[in-house]
Amino acid sequence: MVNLKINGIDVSVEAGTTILQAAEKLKIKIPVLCYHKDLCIAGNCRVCVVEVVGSRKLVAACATPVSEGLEIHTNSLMVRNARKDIIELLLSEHNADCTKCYRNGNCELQDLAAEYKITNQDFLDLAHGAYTIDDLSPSIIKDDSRCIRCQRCVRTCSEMQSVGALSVANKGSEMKISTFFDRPMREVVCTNCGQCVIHCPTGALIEKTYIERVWDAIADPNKHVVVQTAPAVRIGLGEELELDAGERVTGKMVSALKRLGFDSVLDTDFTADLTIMEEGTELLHRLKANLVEGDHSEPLPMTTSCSPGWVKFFEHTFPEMLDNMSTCKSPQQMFGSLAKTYYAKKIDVDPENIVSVSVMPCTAKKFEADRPEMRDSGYKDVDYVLTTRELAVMIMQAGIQFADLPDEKYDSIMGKSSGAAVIFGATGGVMEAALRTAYELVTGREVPFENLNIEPVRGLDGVREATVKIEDVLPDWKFLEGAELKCCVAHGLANARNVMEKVKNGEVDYHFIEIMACPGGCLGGGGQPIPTNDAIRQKRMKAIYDEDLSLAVRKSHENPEIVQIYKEFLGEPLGKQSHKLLHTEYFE
Ligand code: HC0
Repeated sequence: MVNLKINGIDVSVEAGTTILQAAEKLKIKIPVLCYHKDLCIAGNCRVCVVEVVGSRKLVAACATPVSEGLEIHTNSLMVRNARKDIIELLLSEHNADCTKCYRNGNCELQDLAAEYKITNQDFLDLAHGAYTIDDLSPSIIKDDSRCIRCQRCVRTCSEMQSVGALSVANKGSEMKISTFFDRPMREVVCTNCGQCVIHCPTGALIEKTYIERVWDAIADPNKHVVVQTAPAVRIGLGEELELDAGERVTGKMVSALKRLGFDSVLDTDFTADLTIMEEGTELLHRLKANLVEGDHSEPLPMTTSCSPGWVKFFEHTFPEMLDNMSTCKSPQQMFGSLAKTYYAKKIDVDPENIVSVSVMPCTAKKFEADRPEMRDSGYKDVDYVLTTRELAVMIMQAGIQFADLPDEKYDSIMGKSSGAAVIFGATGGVMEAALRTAYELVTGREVPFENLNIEPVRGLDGVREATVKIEDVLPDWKFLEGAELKCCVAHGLANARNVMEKVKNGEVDYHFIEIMACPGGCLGGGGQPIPTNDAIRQKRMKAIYDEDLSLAVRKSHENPEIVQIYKEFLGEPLGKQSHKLLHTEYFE
């Protein structure tokens, strides 16, 4: 252990601990900007400077490891003056037109300026107004005038996601965050995952917002506006509306959506259940083709396809393996195509007059909805995608006191779902949901209640594996008797890349792989409340599993509306109608 003093208080910490971490142990707050717990240390903003007593030296607390006998002041006159100068310098290069910034009210630089009462401008104003604003992507806006060059986005994109769409260009005062040849984000390898947005301390990277268009649709008396809500929104939305992280707000969210004026308030979880039916059947079909018939045209392992950041990453990075990806559309897009066919017919509304809105914890869903192939209903299947944050804005704009709302229920049909669907929002959830259903389909026996929680696929470890021994199968599935189904779960695109490299090199022999682009799965998506970090991801994850436990139906195939839609409209999983509306293809 290393012993030191911070502000005169003794503390012992492990060797290698930084001054920032040691101060945290004492509950002493040191401000940070370039530092983020998810990322490696950069130490470039210097906001976290502290004084080394006796040396009159300032060091960056985030980047300096402790040493025996060290004495630190985090709040001396020298520290306060230096910190104030640093914040003023950052502001001198920053477009500080805060009232016009989307992050107004949730900006780390604004908070620091307020805390340090930066009211004068002592440094030359270098914010020259000639910055680029790239708003061509359907998901993300990059506004260089608000960038403080902390490089959190660059580290996020390269380390956490191994995408590398953002990099540092130029030097000195010309230094900026750029892309390959400074091309717009939509023309480079950006996956639209929005993790850069979640990690940006200011308004330099934000989601493209569709709030006004949704308000317009709601106000149009000729339109029937249908809204679907993703699994992870119900455990994140409360954070944007002054509730604690990990509060389950499903009923309040439904209530708010009804008060906002949506005509039908429905659930993406319904099509998450449908995904299990389609994807589970596809997996069984692939197993039979590959293991029994020697047909490898639809190879194993099959990967999930519901996370659009992952799909785009896969298309760019492993184009030779596209046949490994399930052909299932994501639940969002399945919902969209059904909203303008099955649902339109059910409620007797011309699909032309249906506006389909989704609320997602994800920025890539905006990109996904815009993909040209997502029009199988004959219309744009999903018209507008809002993030969890955008929905919170609408709720605040409408003056709704969210915490006081009563719980209300989703409308029917396409509003019922199972616990298996809600766990889609956590990494490992699709795998767990699929295994719950596959077991029953193949054996004809109910999963014992105590085995419904499939622990090996849960948690925040980057890559997790599980092997399921298949025994006592029904006659139709004889080819699976005694087989071991090898499953893998990965989240975050750096982990995804590692897993797929191993598959490509023949180092692993999985049958089924679940991949979600964002750390933690959708609960940590790029459209979720800011901040998002591991402590918050854990709370949201617990809330997801609690929600599953609270539901009477916990397996997708037992959702009565799923039984109904196959009976009335789809026929059978992988049938003709399913192929037309629920499946897709991928492009290099
Ligand atoms: Fe997800 Fe989804 S679980 S990708 O993470 O599969 O965004 O929450 O909506 O579509 O259902 C996100 C979350 C979804 C989809 C579902 C899947």
